[in-house]
Amino acid sequence: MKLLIAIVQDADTQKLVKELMSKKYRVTKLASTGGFLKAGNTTLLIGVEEEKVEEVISTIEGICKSREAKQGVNVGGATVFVMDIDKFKRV
Ligand code: 2BA
Repeated sequence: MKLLIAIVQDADTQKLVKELMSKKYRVTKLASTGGFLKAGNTTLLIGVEEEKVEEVISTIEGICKSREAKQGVNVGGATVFVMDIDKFKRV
């Protein structure tokens, strides 16, 4: 089991969550704030079997766009961390 933590721009969130849900992934959406720009973004928690990690990353890549923020810095597509999960249980 892996946990993907994906920090995405708010503008891409709805489309990405819809696409992940349609592919039967489970997603938790957290409202977050970037430390540098101090602007809202969205952090998605996506728990998947190891063999699905690349498909999820491709889905994120396909939807999340790079954009120039007001301050002139480029933000995104997305920042993705992939973590090993020792145990996953729904009780
Ligand atoms: P922010 O921290 O608000 O950063 C927004 C964008 O500002 C970044 O886009 C990057 O282009 C730029 N930036 C960030 N820190 C910088 C610095 N010290 N000097 C110059 N430019 C800087 P992204 O790299 O696409 O990151 C988008 C958001 O993803 C970040 O929002 C933050 O919320 C998260 N993030 C990115 N890398 C992270 C990391 N290593 N750990 C935790 N969160 C991360």
